[in-house]
Amino acid sequence: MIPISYSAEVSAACANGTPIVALESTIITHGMPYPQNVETARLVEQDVRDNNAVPATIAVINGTLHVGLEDDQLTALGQAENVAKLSRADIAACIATGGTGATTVAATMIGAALAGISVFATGGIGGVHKGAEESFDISADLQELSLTAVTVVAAGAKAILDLNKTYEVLETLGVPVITYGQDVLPAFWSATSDLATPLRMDTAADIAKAHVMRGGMGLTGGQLVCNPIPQDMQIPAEELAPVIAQALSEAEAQNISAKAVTPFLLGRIFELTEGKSLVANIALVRNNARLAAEIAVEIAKR
Ligand code: PSU
Repeated sequence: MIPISYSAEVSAACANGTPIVALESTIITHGMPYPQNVETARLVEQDVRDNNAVPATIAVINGTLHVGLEDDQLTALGQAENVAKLSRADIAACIATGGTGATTVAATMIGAALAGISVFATGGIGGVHKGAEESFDISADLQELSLTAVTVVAAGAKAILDLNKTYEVLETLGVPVITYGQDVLPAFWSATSDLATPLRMDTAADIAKAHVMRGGMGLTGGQLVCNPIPQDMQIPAEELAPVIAQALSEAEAQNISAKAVTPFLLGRIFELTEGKSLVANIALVRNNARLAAEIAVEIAKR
């Protein structure tokens, strides 16, 4: 038996058939500093509600898989130190041993699927790290998208990654990459990149139809929806390039590896941009939550 606990709001939504959007918790514990992390998590949950769906932030607390957090649990998680960062490899061990951990994109997809939730909003997925030809550092998020039938709304893969290789791997894995409303892929803090999108859709209804069709055809895995950050909130790629390069060279000099790489880079980019990257990150997550809610509403109609 899997110890799962639903928040009061999520339980009610399951009973009434209200669309639900999953949200992750690693962005809270490892992606943003306190108190902006908790403030953002609350704003994102409200964005989902304002768009006619119910938010389900997923995390493991004392050996229970929580689908939907009560406000005190969210606040405690946002201030907790040394919380594990869980992915497919370690989520079961964490639950089995009574541990506490935040769920990455991969682990949140697993939790969402267990709870019957089809749509999930995050900031940016993990992917192929620069220098992966040496380090082999490729996020488990990519494989999860090929295994678990959840549509993930993100502002693309994080721009700290090798975006070309990330999208090549997704293509190899058979993951549909759909950009919302434009022909080029977004690049997390930047609305555009120089990469053409494999697929483009302009409505939440089309994205929902594609999700349902994949299920009907028995195709395993989910979809990645790349939703560009609003133009007025973006940081242009040229402005960020030197900052990302500096953060990457510092990570290398300090031998940062494995799960620590992404949190280190996000933290340094926050410092180097004097907080601008965090303002953009908050804007893009909220934008993704709104689109995810629209997609969840459309899936519920079908
Ligand atoms: N989106 C954000 N900030 C984050 C993340 C997503 O805006 O910190 C997290 C997600 O949990 C994602 C993880 O799964 O970063 C990727 O980590 P890694 O590169 O170690 O797989």
